Amino acid sequence: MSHDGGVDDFLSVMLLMAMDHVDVKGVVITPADTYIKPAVSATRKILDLMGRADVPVAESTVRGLNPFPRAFRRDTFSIDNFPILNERDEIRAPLVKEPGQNFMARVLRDAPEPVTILETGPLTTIAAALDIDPGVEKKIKEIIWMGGALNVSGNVDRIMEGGQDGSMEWNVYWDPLGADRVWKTSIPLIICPLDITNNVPITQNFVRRLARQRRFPISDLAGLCYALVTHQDYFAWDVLTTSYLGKPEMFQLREWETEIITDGPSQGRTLVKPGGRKVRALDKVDLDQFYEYIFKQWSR
Ligand SMILES: [Ca+2]
Repeated sequence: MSHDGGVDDFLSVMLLMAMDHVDVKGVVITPADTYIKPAVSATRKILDLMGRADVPVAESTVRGLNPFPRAFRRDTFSIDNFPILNERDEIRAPLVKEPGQNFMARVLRDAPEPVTILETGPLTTIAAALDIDPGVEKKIKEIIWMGGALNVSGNVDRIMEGGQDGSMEWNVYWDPLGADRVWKTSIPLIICPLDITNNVPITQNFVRRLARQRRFPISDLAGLCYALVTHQDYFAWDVLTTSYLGKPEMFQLREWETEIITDGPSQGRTLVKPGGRKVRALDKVDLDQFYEYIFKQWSR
């Protein structure tokens, strides 16, 4: 797994680690929608809480082009300080010494068979791993990625990010060149764009139901995380993407031909264009099944 330290990313770690059938090789964190030190620390503490202190965590040192707003990023400090994550003095999940992009390249190189990458942040760390060792391209079975906006508006604010046309999604906008680097490979790509996540809101009902099962530590932690963000419109972006690994049968997929715009006022747009790079997008999800799945997985 590779994530970028936002609230939704920590929730995704919690969902992924609740999947018994997934053999997680490691977690790499890209310094994008976050502050990296508390993001690494919080990730390791969540692994400890979930009894997965065997999973190594690595800090990617890549850099993006268009920084995420501070207001999005600072929740990381709060999560790292949640009492439920700080009952112990020591953190047990190991911190990898080498940069995350090198770690990713090494894990892929050493893997006996191709590996699936779940990416809930920008594609920059994967792009860097491919530059470090282009041979690892054939060791990536597929990339499942939260990113892009195909036939809906983006989520980059036109006013806050002056000069942009609002067509792009943040994970692409942070580093359009990194996304384009991955687009130029032949790695199978399954994307979870805003087109589908716009239909999967985190509602007051959802948060209240989570509160009613807070006797489970993971539900309690998830409820705390959502409490930081539900004053705004919040959707299951990364969590929806992650749920595909657990229950793909909830989804319908659709193939699109696309290209990444890397420059100008649409930089970061995932443009639908005949003849472009083929990707498969999560297109529809059974909402009842999705919410039930989340409640069940976090009942621990
Ligand atoms: Ca993210």
